[in-house]
Amino acid sequence: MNILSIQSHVVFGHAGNAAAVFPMQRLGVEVWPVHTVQFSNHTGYGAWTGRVFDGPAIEEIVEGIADRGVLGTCSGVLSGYMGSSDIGNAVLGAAHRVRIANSKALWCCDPVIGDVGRGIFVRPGIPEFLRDVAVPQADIVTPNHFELEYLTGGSARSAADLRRALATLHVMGPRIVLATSVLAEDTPADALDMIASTPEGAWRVRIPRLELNANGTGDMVAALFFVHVLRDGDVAGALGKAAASVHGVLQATLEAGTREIRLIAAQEEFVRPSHSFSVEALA
Ligand code: PXL
Repeated sequence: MNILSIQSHVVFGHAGNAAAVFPMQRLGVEVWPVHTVQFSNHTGYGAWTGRVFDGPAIEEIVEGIADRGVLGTCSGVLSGYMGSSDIGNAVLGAAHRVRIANSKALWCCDPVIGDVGRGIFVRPGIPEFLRDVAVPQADIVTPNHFELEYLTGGSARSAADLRRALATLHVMGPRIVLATSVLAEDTPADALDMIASTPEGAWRVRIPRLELNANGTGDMVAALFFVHVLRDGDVAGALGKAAASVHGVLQATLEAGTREIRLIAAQEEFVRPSHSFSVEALA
């Protein structure tokens, strides 16, 4: 399986492609990473060096891959944080080209906009671009709780509001939604929910909340979920597998006391997770 992963790259540590590529490779996927930025480290440190690429820099790479005649063998496009709408348009173009070459290919778009407590942290124009242009064209989206509410324009805390938000998102376009870090009204204080949804049904996994807010976690989760969906076609199963792996890596990170997720040291968690969680149908 080949996946085109268009994301930012950090040299030290793990965020963007540096959090997403290795888990996919460990699961046996041939990843084609396209970097939208190259930074020394993730922005959680408050300081970094490096530069942001532009739309044409991404388009010329996709063009070069197309020239090799391999786009039709690409099963999916994974995209994350978008530094500018120029890059967003290049990502859209790449997804479009891959889907023309392989009508079965899926685009998984992580609509990175912001987070509960932090608010919007992307550049002006990006939230609207994601809501109005990108998300409607994606097959799979992986919003966190804040992004789910932003994209659907309302609260998603009560069971009814959560179901309504997921339904709204499906009407906007994506057939599959993975909502991460959901804190619903009935989520216990020491837990958080991951919810996978299709127009036919939704499932929930409740995982222990760890005292840890590690950059790159969302990028890793989206990558794991995407691979499992592509491979098994089983959305509920993919939710359970992704949740087990991310919990294992975060638990290892907490035990090591490191600032960076233990992506390499805890790599067994991708193939043989040490925990498993029950996947329940969402009432
Ligand atoms: O995890 C999202 C992300 C992506 N890319 C870069 C980042 C971060 C989060 O810190 O710094 C460069």
